[in-house]
Amino acid sequence: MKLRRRWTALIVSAFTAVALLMPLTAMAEEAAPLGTSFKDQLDKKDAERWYSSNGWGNGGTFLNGWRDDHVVFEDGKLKLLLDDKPCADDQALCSGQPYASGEYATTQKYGYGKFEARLKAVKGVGVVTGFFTYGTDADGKTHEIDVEILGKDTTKLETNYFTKSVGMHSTVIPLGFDAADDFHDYAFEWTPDYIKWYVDGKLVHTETGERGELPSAPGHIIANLWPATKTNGWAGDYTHQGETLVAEFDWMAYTKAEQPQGEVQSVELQVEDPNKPLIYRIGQTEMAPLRYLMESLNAKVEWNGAKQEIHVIDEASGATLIFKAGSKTAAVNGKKLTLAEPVTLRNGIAYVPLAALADAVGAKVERDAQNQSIKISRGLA
Ligand SMILES: [Ca+2]
Repeated sequence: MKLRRRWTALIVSAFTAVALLMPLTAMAEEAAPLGTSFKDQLDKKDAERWYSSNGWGNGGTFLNGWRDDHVVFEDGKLKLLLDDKPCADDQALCSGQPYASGEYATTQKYGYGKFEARLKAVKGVGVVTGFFTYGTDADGKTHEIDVEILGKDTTKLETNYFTKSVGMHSTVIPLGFDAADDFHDYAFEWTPDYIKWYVDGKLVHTETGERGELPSAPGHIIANLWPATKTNGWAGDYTHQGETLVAEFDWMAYTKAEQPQGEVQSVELQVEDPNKPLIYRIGQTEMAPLRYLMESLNAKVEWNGAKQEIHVIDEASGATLIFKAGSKTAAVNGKKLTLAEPVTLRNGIAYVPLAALADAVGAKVERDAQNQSIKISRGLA
């Protein structure tokens, strides 16, 4: 059903697409490559991978402005500070908020995989220690997976997720220890089929999508500490007691989801077979059905109606491709690519030059002797 709706949108809007070409810079931003596996001991700031939020505040339930001087590295730890400096003297220095605190976030987004942090949380009513992913999809909707420890009761962990800006999937889990007393390992494993949360390597919670669709958009990895207000009792209301509060992170890691080993993905397409998705030629250029081919290779295809773009997210190769109906200009991992022929609609199906598609996702193209059938495959061994 969802697939069909997307196709309808594609067909209807493709006719106006040529007139609505977006600047390539917008494409490049969307097509930034996903982050790869890492383990960061957090001994010092790694400005290649991370940035410290600075000079703005979330507002709403957040009583703080983010300041990069509240993100410090000491004793092999990332320390996020929360206090009223320099806000007490001049609130404008804390984005108009009474408090300042620290947030450390990745510059890149990360897809399916395991996210881990070893941390010591902060105790205190109204304080939240967070380790989570945050991203937006092609429609600007939020996708998020959370580990939150509320300072009002640091013997519990709260898990949550947001998909297309819809949350309300929280679960409170007793830890059996006080998360503010010592360091512990917190992790979540995100796949298309489930999210599993772990504490010190032990599975503590699973979500399978039964409570609502699981997140699908890649997200930035974020660690933060913040003072809350007006959360209807969720976190309690923060009042500053005078001393600086410190959340400590010993290390953080991300392990990209493994692709099935040794599995060969392939699809065979007939040339001009009226009964099947087919390849056809414009001059010498073989045009392939974009969605059928990409989904056969397990890549994800999304239609962005607002931008009139077709996005392909290929976890196997890490490639992100952006096409525009009627346009010869595409983007592969943020780099401009000029196609031999424009993205073309035929019988309501978007076609893209086969060579460019296969190249972008690392697939092999083989033709049979009569040139009537083309096999597109890739081995992941
Ligand atoms: Ca460390």
